[in-house]
Amino acid sequence: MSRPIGRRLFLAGLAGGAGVIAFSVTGSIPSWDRTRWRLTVDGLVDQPLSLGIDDLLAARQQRVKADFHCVSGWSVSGVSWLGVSVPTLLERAGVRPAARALRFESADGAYVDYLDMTTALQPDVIVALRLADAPLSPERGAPARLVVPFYYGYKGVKWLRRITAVDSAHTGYWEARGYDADARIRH
Ligand SMILES: Nc1nc2c(c(=O)[nH]1)N[C@H]1C(S)=C(S)[C@@H](COP(=O)(O)O)O[C@H]1N2
Ligand SMILES: [Mo]
Repeated sequence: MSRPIGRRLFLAGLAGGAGVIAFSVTGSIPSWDRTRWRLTVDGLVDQPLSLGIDDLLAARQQRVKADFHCVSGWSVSGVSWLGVSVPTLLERAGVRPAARALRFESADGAYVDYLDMTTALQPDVIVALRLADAPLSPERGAPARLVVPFYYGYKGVKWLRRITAVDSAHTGYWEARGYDADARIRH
């Protein structure tokens, strides 16, 4: 049974209670500059992309609403995210058939995770730019984070800066530390 934490605190970009931020591996929150920030999509693609925040905001925005669960035992119900679907980005980049997985890299320089291609192509896998209709706060991963609504929170790379199409999925940050590579939420 997971422990609900303050939804208002989560939405307000606060830690949400003692312990929550302690599960983040990032020592400090990466800052970003609106004019210089880029999301890179590269690897096994025909057309590598370098997208600014305005490019992402100009793309079709998809809403994903889901309960948020961390495997360590806290959750937030009914979280509403808005952003660009990963399948849309892959289509724009012309992902090659040889790409069997995606690697997601955080600007924190520490956190990396992977999705196999079948999972990444689900339409509700998004690069979220907004939470509850407001831009992501620094604590929640500004300006962009991965959201995989049917997976535990550790798959949602915050401060996302690079998506690379690769030949196979490798071990992600928490998976290297014992979490299941199949991150499907179990109740
Ligand atoms: N870059 C980065 N992304 C991360 C983490 C992290 O430490 N660094 N923690 C993960 C884990 S374990 C969870 S549960 C969620 C927590 O999201 P929140 O900090 O917005 O509550 O972010 C995930 N994404
Ligand atoms: Mo987590």
